[in-house]
Amino acid sequence: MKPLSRRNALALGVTGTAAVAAGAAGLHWSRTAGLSTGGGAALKEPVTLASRQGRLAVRLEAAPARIGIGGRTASVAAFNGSLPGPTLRLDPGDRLNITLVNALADPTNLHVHGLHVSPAGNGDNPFISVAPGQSYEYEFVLPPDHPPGTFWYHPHHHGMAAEQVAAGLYGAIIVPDPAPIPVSRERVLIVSDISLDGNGQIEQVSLPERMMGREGRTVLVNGQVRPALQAAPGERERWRLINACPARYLNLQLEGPRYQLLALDGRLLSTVSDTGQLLLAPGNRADVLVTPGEGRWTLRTDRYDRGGMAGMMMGGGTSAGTPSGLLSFDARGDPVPEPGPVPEPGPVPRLPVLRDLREEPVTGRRRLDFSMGTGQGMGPAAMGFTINGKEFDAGRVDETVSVGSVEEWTLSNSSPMDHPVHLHVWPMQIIQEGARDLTGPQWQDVVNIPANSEVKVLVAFDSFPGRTVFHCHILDHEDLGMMGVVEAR
Ligand SMILES: [Cu+2]
Repeated sequence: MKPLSRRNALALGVTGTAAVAAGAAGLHWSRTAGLSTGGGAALKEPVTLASRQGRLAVRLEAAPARIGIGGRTASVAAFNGSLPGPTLRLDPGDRLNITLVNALADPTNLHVHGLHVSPAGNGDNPFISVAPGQSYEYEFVLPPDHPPGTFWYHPHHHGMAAEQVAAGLYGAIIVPDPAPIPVSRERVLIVSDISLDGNGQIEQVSLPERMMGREGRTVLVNGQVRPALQAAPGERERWRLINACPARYLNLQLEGPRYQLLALDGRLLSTVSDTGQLLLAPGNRADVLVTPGEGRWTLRTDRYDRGGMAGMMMGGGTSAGTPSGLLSFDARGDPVPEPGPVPEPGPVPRLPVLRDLREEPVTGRRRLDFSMGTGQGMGPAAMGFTINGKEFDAGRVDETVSVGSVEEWTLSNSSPMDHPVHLHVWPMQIIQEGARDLTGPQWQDVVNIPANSEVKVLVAFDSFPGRTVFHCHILDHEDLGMMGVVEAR
């Protein structure tokens, strides 16, 4: 199928856009005989487990599960039989205890992505391995000044991460704003992708697909195919979007309602601005205020060219994703649940001033080069995914930093594919990146490094001594070795 350019898609207008989305889904359905057309069911949200009096204790069982997807039963993996897993709601200063039960056939573990918590001991420690049939007691303590935001949890076992996340193991973590922005409703929207065969089994992934980063053919929102959202015209909603796809970039086309970007990766932005397009790399989150007029729209993800391996291996290849409809949004008539006038959303309150590390002394500079190389011309199997020429080794410390220091890291990408770089525990302030306007402080915990380019970030290694990792969040790349160890002392 010839890729449809953005220009062509736009030329087709609103009706055409809907047809494009339907067409992409049609392609999938025809390849998986027996599937109903799916879509259209009301959006479901996972159950929310909220802390009380500073504590939340949760048992999460990672297990094979049979889940209805697109009108048929799929064999996946899920936390507590729910895809996504339960949403965890925590306040700054809270203590979160998770009993992780491994009912999978492979070892697993748990990462609380984006939380600023200790990586030591039974905290957010990516070196933990929980064997099949075993369980593990995690404890995460949020500092009293933990920023509010949208975070998520997922397995992070080296060698298993892509497969286990692709199978359905992920869930949201929310730290609410101290002064919530008035909205009619808040929705958690976790986007994932999956490829199912005719029997509802997850398809095997080939080595070349892993090297590209696997992209499932069917894009899901909260485990559903194109769920339907309803609102009254003029209502303001807050969407907490999470890209839980192992490799797919979400190139969201925000057309129709008014979309205002409020936060990225769990950090409120210094100013709220209207936006028509949003790129979320794997692992990224965005909080968006959505205010529809009257109408019906499909939220779409469009193609995004994240490069490929052309010239590096036989067959080359690129992965630009497929245009896909994520959900339908209906704001027609008078679907207000309660009678009475629709509340006026009003202006967004003033947001807190963000820390700007450009005003603080930098005590160290380092350069991390993310690369893909064929070793000794041995063919695809010898392709190495490295950082500074080294594949991941859990027993080696690659970077040692001082607790309390501020460092400037140059993240360079000498490969022909984008790599979204994630540093655990400490968020990154982007200070230099292509054409982006960086006048205000921009904080993210997954920073995309486009092919053959570099991005500079500042990191404040606050609070927590211990060992943790930085890696490519195309989870197949991480599993193939593109991960390093940082120790804060
Ligand atoms: Cu990568």
